Amino acid sequence: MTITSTAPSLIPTTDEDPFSEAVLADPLPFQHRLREAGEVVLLERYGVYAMGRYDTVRSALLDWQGFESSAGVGITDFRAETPWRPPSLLLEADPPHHNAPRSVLAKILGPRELRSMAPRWQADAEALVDEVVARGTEFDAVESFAEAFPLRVFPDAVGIPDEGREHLLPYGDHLFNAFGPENFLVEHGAPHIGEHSAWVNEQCARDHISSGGFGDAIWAAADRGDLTTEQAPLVVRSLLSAGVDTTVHAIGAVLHAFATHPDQWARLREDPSLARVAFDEAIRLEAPVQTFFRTTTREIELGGVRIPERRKILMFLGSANSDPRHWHDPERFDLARDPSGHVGFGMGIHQCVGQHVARLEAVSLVTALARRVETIELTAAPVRHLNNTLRAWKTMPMRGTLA
Ligand code: HEM
Ligand code: OVM
Repeated sequence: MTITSTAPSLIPTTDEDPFSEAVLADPLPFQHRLREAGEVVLLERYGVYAMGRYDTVRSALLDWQGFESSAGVGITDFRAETPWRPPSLLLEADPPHHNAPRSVLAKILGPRELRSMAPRWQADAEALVDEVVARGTEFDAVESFAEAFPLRVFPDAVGIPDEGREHLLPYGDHLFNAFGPENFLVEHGAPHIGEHSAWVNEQCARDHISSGGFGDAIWAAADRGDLTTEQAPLVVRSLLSAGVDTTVHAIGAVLHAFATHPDQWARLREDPSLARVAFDEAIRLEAPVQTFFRTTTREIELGGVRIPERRKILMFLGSANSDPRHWHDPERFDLARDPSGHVGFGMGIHQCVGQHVARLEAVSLVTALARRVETIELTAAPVRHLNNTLRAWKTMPMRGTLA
């Protein structure tokens, strides 16, 4: 990174592109340079600001009055350009509009409501592990577990039909690419997004949704008047947007961490109650959602630098989660660590409302695996899947030995 000081604001500036193929494939060296450069750095190429230190990112996420979401949490400024889809009523909204959709979803996806889901998901996880190991003890952990498990349980939990579920992953993949600039990844997804998007939007209608699931509960909230009839389908869309690719890549992250830390896998097998901390430690370490933007609502001074009003600023969640100013030996996957306070689910009023769902999925799967499989190891180098927002694996060839 060439750090140049531009008078009079003396803001550290870089011409590096965080959305280039090289940085997306291996973001840690860039994130280190970003944190070292200063509290706030200007990304010259895009004319946007960036922050990568733990304290700075955390404080900015908590300051929703100063750093708003309703101008979009991608690089596009919704006040200047039309967004590619109608904005999310949660992610891309500020109080007071954010309040009602948020409290509706927080209740539906809360730990109390999810308790009824747990026995079924645990049984589904055990069935999947049995199926996979019955086919052989060598498998691609991405296809066999990270993709297969969320796709088996989550769309059922929302209450959408079986037909067409293959649209979910590519829809999410493009959505998360579209938070970044219009680079090679966005160009690659753009030709197909119309069909994926049309299918997803259709599933949000009341008559596509079966009774008893999250989707039904959202429509029931509309019946009670907690949401309007116009809001309900968009809130369902949030589940289908945010709830699939994220958990796929989170499960990929936790399996990769264990496959490369056999001592930690042995520990988990001795004490399966560590599955929960393992999940949060993997989210801290890998941050499946790497970045989100905010927009300044007024001039903000940070670390001796003035950011003008109405500027986009990129928050590096993954970088904050591995900032040595806050974490001891941050790049180590360590079940003895307390990972709480990580920003892998964000922080403040937008903090992931689906995190209990994600945690229950991952804990169910990891617990089932630990019961049947004594050791897991990579049989070849895993291959990254590139996305402008997500940190992901395309393939992860693995071998397990049965317990
Ligand atoms: C918000 C990450 C799983 C639904 C967020 C945010 C992050 C995040 C970082 C904050 C966005 C911001 O501050 O602008 C993740 C990760 C997941 C995951 C890493 C998997 C491990 C899920 C699941 C669902 C979900 C399973 C749905 C069931 C949402 C929604 C929001 C959100 C609707 C917006 C909340 C709001 O703006 O109030 N997520 N998420 N997420 N997440 Fe998740
Ligand atoms: C939404 C949404 C979409 C993508 C991500 C997200 C991580 C939320 O449509 O509300 O949170």
